[in-house]
Amino acid sequence: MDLNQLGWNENFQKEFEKYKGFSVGRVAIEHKHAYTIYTEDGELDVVLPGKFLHKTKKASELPKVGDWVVFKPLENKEGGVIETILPRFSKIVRKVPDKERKEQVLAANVNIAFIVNSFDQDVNVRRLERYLLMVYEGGVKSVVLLNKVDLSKNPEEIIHTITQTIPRAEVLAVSALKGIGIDEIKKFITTGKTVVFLGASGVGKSSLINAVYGEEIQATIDVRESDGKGRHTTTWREMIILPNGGLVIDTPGMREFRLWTADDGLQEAFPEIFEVGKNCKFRDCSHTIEKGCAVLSAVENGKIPMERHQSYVKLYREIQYMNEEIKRHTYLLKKQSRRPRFEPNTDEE
Ligand SMILES: Nc1nc2c(ncn2[C@@H]2O[C@H](COP(=O)(O)OP(=O)(O)OP(=O)(O)O)[C@@H](O)[C@H]2O)c(=O)[nH]1
Ligand SMILES: [Mg+2]
Ligand SMILES: [Zn+2]
Repeated sequence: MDLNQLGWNENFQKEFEKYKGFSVGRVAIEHKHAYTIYTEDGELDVVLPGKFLHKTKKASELPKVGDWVVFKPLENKEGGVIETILPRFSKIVRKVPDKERKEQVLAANVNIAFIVNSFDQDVNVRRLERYLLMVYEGGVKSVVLLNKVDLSKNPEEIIHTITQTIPRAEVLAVSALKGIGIDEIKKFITTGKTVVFLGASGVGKSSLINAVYGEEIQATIDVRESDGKGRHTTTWREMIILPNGGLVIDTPGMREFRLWTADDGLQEAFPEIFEVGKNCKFRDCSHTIEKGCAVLSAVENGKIPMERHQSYVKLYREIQYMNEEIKRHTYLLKKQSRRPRFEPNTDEE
């Protein structure tokens, strides 16, 4: 396998040169402290040594799907021991479900995230905004895929609602079943590019990957056969190499999720709020109660939809809250001089 096909580039090369006598590979599947990786010589299973775990302060510093790992091959070449991960150029991070103050890296070194919705489940603009914010914050581009267009009588209406509400959102109506829009999707996944499919269970992420691949490589399940109790078909994240180049990461369905922190992502997810906000009286205006707030005026005279503004405020507050929590927690930890513990990662929600 050619490393460039796996997404290798000059920056990774430069970082890797610091490690003489080591090999490099890209994480395809994460197991408990072991990883299936793709290398120049094919697939390999490598392990995470105790000393790596010991020096790791945060779970997010552990290798994740899409990461480049530097490893020492075993003498028989049938495995290896991870030394480090190379710096990521992007990552998709959310808060760990149900637990406070823990971030979870869903995928690393991703170029594009396909946020998948389907016409047979409600397409929720507010949820989309949340997804987009998470994706932008990690330095990843996004495309919204509305799957199962074969089941919709007026797809234009929903597309219109989305593009009217979310400036700059790129939206494609597709169908894995009927092969609609698959060529469009393929255009985004050129050789060496990595894309991740995100979205709720049953929207058709794996079906779309199969359609793009041209073969049934990922299991899918008939929604009518599933028990409707949130059973997931895909239960682990996996990076797949497409026959004609390009890498796709399939993920298990996500339920409602919380954001981790956000900074630049907020500006990208709500560009019009930031644009109008330049005219607010106060530079650090929160656009909620301030006098002379240009955003509030724009909401009043209908230039910015009220729901859009509410959504911005809600997400902004959520992030502020998380930032405060992290600060408080870090302070407490320092005070008790106790190291944060982390548990093995699972995808169960
Ligand atoms: N009508 C129609 N059904 C589709 C389409 N794409 C997928 N499906 C069906 O939707 C169901 C769920 O598809 P999956 O691909 O397993 O969904 P998923 O998003 O991977 O779900 P998880 O792995 O649980 O997260 C299957 O029964 C598919 O056959 C489509 O374009 N049209
Ligand atoms: Mg799936
Ligand atoms: Zn303001």
